[in-house]
Amino acid sequence: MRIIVHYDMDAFFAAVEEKYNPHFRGKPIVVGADPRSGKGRGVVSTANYAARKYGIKSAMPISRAWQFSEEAQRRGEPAAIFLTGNFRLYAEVSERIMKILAENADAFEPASVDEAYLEWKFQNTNSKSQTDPWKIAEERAKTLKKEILDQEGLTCSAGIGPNKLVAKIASDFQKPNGLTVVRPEDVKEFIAPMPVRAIPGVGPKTEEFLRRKGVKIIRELREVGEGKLVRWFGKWGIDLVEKARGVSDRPVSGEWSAKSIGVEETFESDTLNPAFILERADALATQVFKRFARESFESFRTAVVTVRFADFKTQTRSHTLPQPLATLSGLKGEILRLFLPFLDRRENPHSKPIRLIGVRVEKLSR
Ligand code: TTP
Ligand code: MG
Repeated sequence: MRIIVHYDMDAFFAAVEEKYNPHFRGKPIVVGADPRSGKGRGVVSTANYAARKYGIKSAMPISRAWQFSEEAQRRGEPAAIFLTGNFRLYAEVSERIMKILAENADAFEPASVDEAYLEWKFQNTNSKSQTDPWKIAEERAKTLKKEILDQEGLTCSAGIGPNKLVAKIASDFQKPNGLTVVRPEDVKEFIAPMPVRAIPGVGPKTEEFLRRKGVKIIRELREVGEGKLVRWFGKWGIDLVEKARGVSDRPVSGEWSAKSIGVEETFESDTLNPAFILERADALATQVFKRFARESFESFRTAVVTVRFADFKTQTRSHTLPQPLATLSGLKGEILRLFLPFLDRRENPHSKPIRLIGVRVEKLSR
């Protein structure tokens, strides 16, 4: 059997800011557009929980967030700290967290900068026995939450369920720093009182459409019946019926597409010597493959090459295979095929010498 866990970091961008700027700690923080004293355009990316108490939340106009902060000050509370965001830092922290999670999963799929699905495989056992897999999953999920807290100083919320749909809804159920386990027998009851919006794929338009039909929560959606839903939504109606029952068989893809492994090399002097360039390309492919194997990846699906010409114009070419590749010779073949056009008129009509080349693999699986 498989158990799915969904992890979602708490107030991610704002939490990272608090972590890396100790003097911000405990204060209301808003990451988003520049508020320009209330005249700013653009929106809030996220707010920490202290700022959410003022009514500030994601996607709200930044000018509105500024007003909320002004109101708080009039009540004698601290002003919110407005930050425009250090996205490189968020990406680095995200990458490290994803690594912790991926190393502890049988299959792993990042879903955004701060959320990911893990799949844990278990032997089929009697759930009454000591080795109840749902208990084991709960303990493991706690341990991983602690590891993220110890290593990165950040809290997250996790949801455990029989599929991605339920795990995702569960991770949102207790926030921040929550852990919610929904066993298969509890799924229907757990999701029944949730707003239809809790179903991934149900956006504001569908929500509004359903509201007009008198359907606000998942129980009511279930009662509508398949016939009507198909009339309203076409094929997607069938999907909705399944989702309203908490049924979903979307796999955890096992492809860590956010992660790539690559190396680059700048030549001592610009060159268009094919034998030399292909020899270096071969060597870079070997280096990439070594790192790929060391990080215990098993296959990749995309090969990428980069070429920077003497005039600094830089081009990349990539090829995504229908089937994953797992061998160094396979990678070398792909890299050769991608580089060759740069050595003749196809990609290099003016015979410009080359200054740098790079090799990268993406869509990695463990
Ligand atoms: P979320 O996980 O939706 O939000 P969050 O982590 O800030 O808060 P929560 O505790 O409720 O999970 O999004 C993750 C990050 O993505 C968030 O920190 C900032 C960014 N983001 C935006 O830039 N714009 C948005 O509208 C949303 C929702 C998120
Ligand atoms: Mg989050």
